[in-house]
Amino acid sequence: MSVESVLELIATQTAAGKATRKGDQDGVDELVAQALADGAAPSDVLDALVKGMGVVGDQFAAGKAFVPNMLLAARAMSKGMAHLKPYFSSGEVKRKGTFVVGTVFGDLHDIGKNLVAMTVEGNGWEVIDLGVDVKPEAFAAAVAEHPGAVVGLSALLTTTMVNMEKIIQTVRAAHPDTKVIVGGAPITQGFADQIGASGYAPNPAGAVELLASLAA
Ligand code: B1M
Repeated sequence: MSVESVLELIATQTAAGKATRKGDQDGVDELVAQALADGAAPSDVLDALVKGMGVVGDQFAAGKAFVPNMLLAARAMSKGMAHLKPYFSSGEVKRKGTFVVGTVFGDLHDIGKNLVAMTVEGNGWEVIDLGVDVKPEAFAAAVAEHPGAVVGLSALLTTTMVNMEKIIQTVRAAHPDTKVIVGGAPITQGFADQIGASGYAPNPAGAVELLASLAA
């Protein structure tokens, strides 16, 4: 099989959420190993993984795929990404930037945040996931460790969405130019404007677009 065909299959199997071999059908794990062994450029392999995640991300945004599909695709992508890690750390593949993401303090919902983190990672960003119930100081410390990082805040409760403003203030008090994007079921563009966020995204695909526009 040509390298181009293997890359096509990587995209297809990522979108289908096939992480490892089932029967005689290779999953993303085997295909990425094969592509690299056959001499594919790591950046082309990343593009294929991103393409697959993009397909399922768009389907999700259009209501044609659901959370389990996204989670399976993300798992498949992670399998492929594991093979690329050495190239990222050697600098052979350039990251688009660093994205520090977390669910705001007081809030334990992380399914949507995880989908955003995985999709953004799948689009070539380094993702530092701080988890749930994250205090303002932890976001500020992460930006200190990763200068220039964009911060992403997720909240699912009307009682915790208000904590976003405090986090933005704390982060910008220490790192004034930090861009902060927000999302989560109760969040609106109006709320994002009101608290001084750099942008609002309604879903993972929107977060990727927003990050691209902020990084441009
Ligand atoms: Co909770 N919960 N919950 N809950 N829970 C909601 C949010 C709620 C709407 C249910 C309801 O009453 N109908 C309600 C909130 C009401 C409100 O505030 N107006 C609620 C409540 C009240 C609570 C508790 C207070 C219940 C209680 O204990 N009395 C409690 C709070 C705990 C806490 O956080 N301190 C609680 C607890 C829980 C569980 C732990 C049981 C569980 C969370 C498990 C987990 O996350 N690991 C849970 C769940 C599962 C839900 C519902 C059912 C589902 C949330 C979810 O995962 N959706 C939810 C009701 C519902 O939404 N139908 C509910 C799927 C996910 C893919 O969507 O997270 O919106 P979502 O993410 C989307 C977008 O919002 C966006 O992209 C994602 C994909 O499209 N997005 C971003 C998210 N973050 C983003 C960040 C971005 C950009 C986009 O940029 C940075």
